[in-house]
Amino acid sequence: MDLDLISTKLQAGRAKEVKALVQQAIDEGIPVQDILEKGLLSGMSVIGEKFKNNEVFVPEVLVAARAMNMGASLLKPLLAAQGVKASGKACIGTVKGDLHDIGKNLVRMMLEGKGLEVIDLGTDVDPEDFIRTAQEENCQLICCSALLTTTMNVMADVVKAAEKAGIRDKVKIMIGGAPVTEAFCQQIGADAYTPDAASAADRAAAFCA
Ligand code: B1M
Repeated sequence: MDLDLISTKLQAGRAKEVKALVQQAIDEGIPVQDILEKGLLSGMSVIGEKFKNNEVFVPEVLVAARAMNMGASLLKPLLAAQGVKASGKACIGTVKGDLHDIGKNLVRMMLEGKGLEVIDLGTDVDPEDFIRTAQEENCQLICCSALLTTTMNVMADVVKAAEKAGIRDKVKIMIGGAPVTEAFCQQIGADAYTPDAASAADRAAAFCA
């Protein structure tokens, strides 16, 4: 099967067709990573570029996002079946002011795929909520996602809140999202920046080893 078809249908927001095509690709034995990257993520990246250039607008992006999430939901159990296992607990969320959740959901799936227990706080998460959850649930990891340059600074507030709560030496703070960089990670004193969901899961597993 041509994975471009998944990408094209995703761009058109055809969620049901995307789901059916992802299932077909799985049934044909196409590697999960290829379905994710060459099908779903490639479609989302075209939409991202068109959104930037004002060729598509919020409604089109939302239906594409729904198609992405529906397709990715089929991959979740397969990702979970792969690779080395780790044990540990993480809380994850998109930071306050930010509603983008596709990347965060992928990171969650990949962490679960490594065997980690993940508490998903959703989007628009206040720094205090990350800290409270980490304390109450004994999380080793706090994972923050941000897609907006205006919200990435909330990650610095999460680091400061962890220090203030006296748990900074007990949790690793991992950050990521399109505008985030290694330099920013060092600047705010977080523990790890990773550029994609797969490397986030590898790093999380290493922290919990
Ligand atoms: Co928004 N949006 N959006 N948007 N949106 C961006 C981010 C933008 C770059 C588009 C653009 O103009 N070029 C731009 C931000 C510009 C900036 O800040 N410099 C933007 C804007 C401006 C906005 C609004 C302000 C638009 C408006 O209303 N005028 C608004 C803000 C709403 C808010 O959050 N308060 C808005 C709204 C939306 C939608 C609701 C329509 C929708 C979100 C739907 C949803 O998430 N449920 C949306 C989308 C979909 C996008 C784009 C097109 C795609 C994002 C995405 O899902 N990518 C995006 C353009 C782009 O990124 N090219 C854009 C696919 C996803 C898999 O990638 O999330 O980057 P990503 O995750 C990656 C890595 O970053 C990494 O792993 C993933 C891949 O493996 N990763 C981590 C992510 N989190 C990680 C955490 C880690 C480690 C790795 O460790 C913990």
